[in-house]
Amino acid sequence: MKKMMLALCLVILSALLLGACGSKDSGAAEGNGEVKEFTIDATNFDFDLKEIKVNKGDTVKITLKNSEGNHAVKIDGYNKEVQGDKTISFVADKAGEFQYECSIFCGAGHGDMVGKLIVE
Ligand SMILES: [Cu+2]
Repeated sequence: MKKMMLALCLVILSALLLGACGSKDSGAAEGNGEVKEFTIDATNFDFDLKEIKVNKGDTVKITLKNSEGNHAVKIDGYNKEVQGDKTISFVADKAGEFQYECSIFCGAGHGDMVGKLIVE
């Protein structure tokens, strides 16, 4: 009877350990590819980086720097946005071409502030 209890405890313990590892993997922390870092310098009315190219599975880190004016970068199809002088990080888990644009109305040239994220 004691042996059975011990076996049961081991089963429960390993299930807990596996559960803990599993929940860590499901977070958006790291992809299975490389970490690719980019800095987008925003001015009135331009992004200095108009194309970001990564491989599927890469972790993409985008830092937005507002050198002039107040802008944001919003990536269509990824539901990701960075406003002000901040960094966002996400896993590029979808292949394709995704436009990014300024999502803060900043003035006359607002519509020109676009770029493209390419995930291969
Ligand atoms: Cu804008």
